[in-house]
Amino acid sequence: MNAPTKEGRLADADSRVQVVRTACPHDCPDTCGMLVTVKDGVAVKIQGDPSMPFTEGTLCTKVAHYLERTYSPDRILHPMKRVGPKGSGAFERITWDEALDTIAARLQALAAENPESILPVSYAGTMGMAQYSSMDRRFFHKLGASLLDRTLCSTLGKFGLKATLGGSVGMDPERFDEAKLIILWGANPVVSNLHLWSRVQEAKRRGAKVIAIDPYRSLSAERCTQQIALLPGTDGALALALMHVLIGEDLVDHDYIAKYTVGFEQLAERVKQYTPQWAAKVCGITAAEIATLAREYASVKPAAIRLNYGMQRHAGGGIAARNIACLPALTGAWREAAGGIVLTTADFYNFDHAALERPDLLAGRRPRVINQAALGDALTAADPAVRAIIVYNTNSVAVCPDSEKVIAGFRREDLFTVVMDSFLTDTADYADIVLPATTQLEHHDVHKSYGHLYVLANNPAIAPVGESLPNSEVFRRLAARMGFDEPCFRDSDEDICRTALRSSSPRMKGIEWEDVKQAGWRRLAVPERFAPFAEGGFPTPSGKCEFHSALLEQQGVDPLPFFNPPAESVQSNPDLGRRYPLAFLSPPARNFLNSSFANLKRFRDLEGEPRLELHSADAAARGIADGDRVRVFNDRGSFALRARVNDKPRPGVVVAPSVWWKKHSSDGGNANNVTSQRTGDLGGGATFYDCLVEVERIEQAG
Ligand SMILES: Nc1nc2c(c(=O)[nH]1)N[C@H]1C(S)=C(S)[C@@H](COP(=O)(O)OP(=O)(O)OC[C@H]3O[C@@H](n4cnc5c(=O)[nH]c(N)nc54)[C@H](O)[C@@H]3O)O[C@H]1N2
Ligand SMILES: Nc1nc2c(c(=O)[nH]1)N[C@H]1C(S)=C(S)[C@@H](COP(=O)(O)OP(=O)(O)OC[C@H]3O[C@@H](n4cnc5c(=O)[nH]c(N)nc54)[C@H](O)[C@@H]3O)O[C@H]1N2
Ligand SMILES: [Mo]
Repeated sequence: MNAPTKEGRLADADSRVQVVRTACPHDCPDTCGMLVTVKDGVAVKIQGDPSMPFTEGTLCTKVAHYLERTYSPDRILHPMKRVGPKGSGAFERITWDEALDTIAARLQALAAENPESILPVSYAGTMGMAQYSSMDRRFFHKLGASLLDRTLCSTLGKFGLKATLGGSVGMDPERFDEAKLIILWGANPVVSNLHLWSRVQEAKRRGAKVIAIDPYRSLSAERCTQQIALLPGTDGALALALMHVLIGEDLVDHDYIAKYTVGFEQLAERVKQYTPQWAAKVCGITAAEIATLAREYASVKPAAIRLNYGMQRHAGGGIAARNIACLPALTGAWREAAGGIVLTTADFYNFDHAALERPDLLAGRRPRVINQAALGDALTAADPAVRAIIVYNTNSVAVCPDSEKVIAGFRREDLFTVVMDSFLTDTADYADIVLPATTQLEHHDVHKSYGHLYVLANNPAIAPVGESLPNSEVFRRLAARMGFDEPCFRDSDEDICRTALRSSSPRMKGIEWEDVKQAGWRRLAVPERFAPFAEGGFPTPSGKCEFHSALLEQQGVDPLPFFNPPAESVQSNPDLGRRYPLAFLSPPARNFLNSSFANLKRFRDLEGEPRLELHSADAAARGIADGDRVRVFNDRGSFALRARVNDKPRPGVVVAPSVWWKKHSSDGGNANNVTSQRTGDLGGGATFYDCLVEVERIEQAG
């Protein structure tokens, strides 16, 4: 390999071969740097960028096979229109002109009546700024369409952290290798955060103790020193009792507390009631486990907490994350680079989102906001009705909760539906118009990460496959057809990348597109041994860690930590619990990325088939044996899968690794047939894991 040339390409001695610097686009904290080898215009190899410090040259098994995704025979190659009933997946080829003319005419007619009848439906199929949130947002802002509140994943935790720490900030994940105590709190990094896991393993080799707090013996939990298998949705109670012990036994860092926190006296008073005995009952664990954990957390340094989104997908998930985020300030764990807590690092980047998304194009209009966690209700019951949806970067029919409602919406004959994707997903089957989308190898983009501190560039490695186009280009062409003449609608993808990085923040100093695209990645302008809050400086209103939260007080929420129970648990809702006594979790399957990759045979073969993992006590009580086919059900719906009696979930909990495509399941269902649209306590976030079910055998193994 020779020196990089323009465009982040490395020319090989064989000039027909080039190595292109790219970035993994997926919704995963690792946001890897990748090198794609291209020969005669065809991508022939993909590998982790060995120079990128967080990626360290390795990719997960999914993205290591990304070329199979890009060159899959199942790619959508050209625009299509529906020729059968909605949901049948019957389409016929049309030209781009016909597709875009049809869409523009329909949107124009609807907008003339009421632009709020139009709704963008997108999530994080790709996380680059050009294809995720720029030209699309400009287009819908100019149109005055309804706004989508994208709450499917991280909202509760994000708002919980904001209350305590002031934003989506935390310790540098790269430093986990130096920690002596690591708590994986509702986190399964072997599956969902592989490059953090390699650092956890390194810490373990150096003698660190690693504790998983998880109701399920996940692939990560089974490799930990210890697992604390609490009941789902009770983490907030555990954190309160830990604070009770830390303060009660005077295991706290008084100097750190005095200088860099607010509300300690009130917190001390508040947590007196939350004894380990109380929490033991709520969490279904022992008081001794709680007291021991508190003492270890206070005495072993550096102590790092990897909080992840699994624990916050519950009705009380926001306050739970807030409670947990109080811990490192109590013990002064923030003083060290390998101490503290991290859920997300997203707010360390100061990309210019206003310039990317141009909310000013709303020109004073204040369209209604639709919560994505309740998309089913929005499509079936919103008033005024949603009459057109443009779906991109998401597979709503598979991933949104309460599928029956979601599908009832998508099935509406009077709902004009456009789906942009690379594959005919469960959602695309309901489209009136399907548009072929490029994959990451076929477009430009710029990326931040929520799990490290680097900016990454994505250079196109190959020409678009078939007639596919980047999302940005589709919105550019639609804008031109609709007469949107602001210059921002003519920005190229590289203009967008440049705009993203334009920032006056000191952390973005020296980070420029031309340089990043050539190098592939650049670290934010923070020290190598970054201890962000060693001397306070939290982005809260007070500049301190807020045990007493001014923000929550303003919102009329209890400003001190408290316990917010799950909406659906045997304890919190005994009536429902009598009918549906099992807590249902549907966390990420190792070989899928949400529902991405679940259409490719390689990954389905690795996962086997949709399975429900049970504890033997719960299985025996229902006459279920390993390998039986079972039905999971509640008042919202049901779906069928194979029982795996393996004692990995704690008793009372069942686990269905997800997200399978419905059309690949024996009965056309998946986990979201039973999950609820109920939103949690902060910011309206989704509560996928706050879900009671019953399970019955439908067919014996054999
Ligand atoms: N391979 C793979 N990687 C992924 C993804 C994927 O689908 N596949 N998805 C990506 C995305 S979008 C995200 S958001 C992240 C998610 O990353 P994680 O947050 O790590 O993923 P989850 O599996 O949702 O949650 C982790 C663990 O939380 C546990 N859990 C569930 N409820 C509770 C609870 O109430 N308390 C506690 N303490 N634990 C609980 C689950 O049993 C699970 O083992 O992963 C990303 N990475
Ligand atoms: N039961 C259950 N449901 C869940 C979860 C769970 O744990 N359990 N997890 C939730 C979480 S954490 C999340 S983040 C959401 C994820 O939900 P989604 O964001 O919908 O993620 P995916 O299912 O991966 O679907 C992304 C789609 O975008 C497409 N795509 C990728 N890149 C592009 C592009 O450049 N252009 C276009 N047009 N399309 C593109 C992909 O092909 C894919 O079909 O699901 C949520 N749903
Ligand atoms: Mo997510």
